[in-house]
Amino acid sequence: MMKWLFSTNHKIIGILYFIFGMWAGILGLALSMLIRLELGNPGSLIGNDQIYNSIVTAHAFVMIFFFVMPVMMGGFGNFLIPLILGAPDMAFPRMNNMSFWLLPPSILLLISSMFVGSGTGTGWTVYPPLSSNLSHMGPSVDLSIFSLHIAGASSIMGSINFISTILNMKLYKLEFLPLFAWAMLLTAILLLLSLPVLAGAITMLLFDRNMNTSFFDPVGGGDPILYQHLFWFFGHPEVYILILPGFGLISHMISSESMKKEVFGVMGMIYAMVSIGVLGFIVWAHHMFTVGMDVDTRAYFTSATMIIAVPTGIKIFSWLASMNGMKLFSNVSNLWILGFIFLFTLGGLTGIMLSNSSIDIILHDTYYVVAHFHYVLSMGAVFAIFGSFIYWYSLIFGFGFNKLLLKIQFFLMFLGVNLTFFPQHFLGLSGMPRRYSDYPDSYLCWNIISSLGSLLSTISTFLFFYIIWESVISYRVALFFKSLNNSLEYLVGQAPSLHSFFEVPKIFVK
Ligand code: HAS
Ligand code: CU
Repeated sequence: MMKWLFSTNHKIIGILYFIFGMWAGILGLALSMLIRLELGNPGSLIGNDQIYNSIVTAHAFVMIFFFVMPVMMGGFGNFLIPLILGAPDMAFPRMNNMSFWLLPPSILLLISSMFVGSGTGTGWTVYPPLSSNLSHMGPSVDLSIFSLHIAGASSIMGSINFISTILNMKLYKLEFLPLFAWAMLLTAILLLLSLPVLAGAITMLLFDRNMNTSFFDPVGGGDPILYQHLFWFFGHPEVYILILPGFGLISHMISSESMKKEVFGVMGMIYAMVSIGVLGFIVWAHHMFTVGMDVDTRAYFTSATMIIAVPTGIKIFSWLASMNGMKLFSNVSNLWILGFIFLFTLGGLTGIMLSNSSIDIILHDTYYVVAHFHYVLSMGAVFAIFGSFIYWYSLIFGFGFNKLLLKIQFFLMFLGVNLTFFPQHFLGLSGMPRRYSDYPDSYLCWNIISSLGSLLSTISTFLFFYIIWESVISYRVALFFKSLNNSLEYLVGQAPSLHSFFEVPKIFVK
């Protein structure tokens, strides 16, 4: 018991993050099913639009801050980064424990915001004036703000830990670091630079709501657009925070599944990730094309945003080149890799469409945007998580999966998410707005298909939990190839115990 509460061991903390992320994922999934139930038919199911909006808001917060980030950075990062670096643990093990244990109180605050008062029906962007006192009286928005403060503190401590660990405890030179470690380093830097801006924005909002300031209230000389700038200065880097670790995980799987020593064009991949990280900070206003910006500003943000397609394209084509000669269907992780590359690219291309300010004026706040970000997130970030969880499962837990069931589960999920989100492009193009609980009959057909698709992906998720359970009860103990070059502990040939090495082993790089 104390081992789990007070642990400073990166593996235990990593597993805690996995367990936490899994439960949060189930909560986010449940919320999404409520959304799809409401939208499966015209008319009202929930019967209260404020509640519907709170569900949409909580779905986004839970998925972003309590599922994707904890699993990718907290889970895979903690478990694998010290192993990959050849370090005995993270640089600040006790701060690592604190990073994790801030998350449960944070999610509790978020959940209570749904039950106290009338709920946070603002969307994850929490824009004033909708989120200010007049439209959202009561404690709900304040509780959501506190939840974000705590999750933010947790992430900032995590980032400091990753940056210190990677820069100070590596056994290799920086340019020899595997791409996964690079992805983690860059994500941590992005977090460290962007989260304080969000913290500032929501604290100013808190003051506007409770202390009579008027940062965002024109009546007192403030400006609500200021909030949007602050939010998206955080918000756009945040979407790359959600996908960069996924890039790292995918690169790692490809390099080992293609039985090559490294991904094609490693230096190019590193430069691509660095440029995505840097460019991510200068494109934020593509989320605000409709606020009445002047035409030059819109031209700038359109062009800057489009440039991100170049480094991202470099990554996509380098992955494809690395996969040359690989046995594509020999392995379930490969299916997730292929799914990731195909569907992430699709989502990226709709992003390029949206970056055209003139097109975005029509498509902003429609389901086209929802389709775009679910292709890059539900099929980008989530596919990277599923594929890597399957890939690393034996190393982390020492068991092996039933491969046939895994393949069935992949195809169910692939079908499910595409049925859910592909029709949303059509809904968006024909003008269906996001964050509304009802729609005219003309949108019925695609909404039914979308809701059925979401049911299918829910079923496949449950099948995945069954597969995990089955692997444990059938006690299918896993052994490894000695030839895998991904982690020092892989050389041991069996699932590593805690602190496998009493002192850092010597490794020689040419
Ligand atoms: Fe995005 C909105 C533009 C990537 C997530 N995005 C969102 C939201 C989320 C999100 C969550 O410019 C909604 C936020 C909210 O609640 O309001 N996004 C882009 C662009 C890229 C992009 C240009 N997004 C992501 C990633 C995400 C993510 C990654 C998370 C994982 N996004 C937008 C815009 C909006 C937006 C607008 C605002 C819309 C609105 O109105 O609200 C790029 O990083 C994508 C690059 C990737 C590719 C694919 C691979 C590249 C290849 C190279 C060749 C391609 C070329 C392009 C040369 C481009 C293969 C040619 C163009 C053709 C059309 C063929
Ligand atoms: Cu953006």
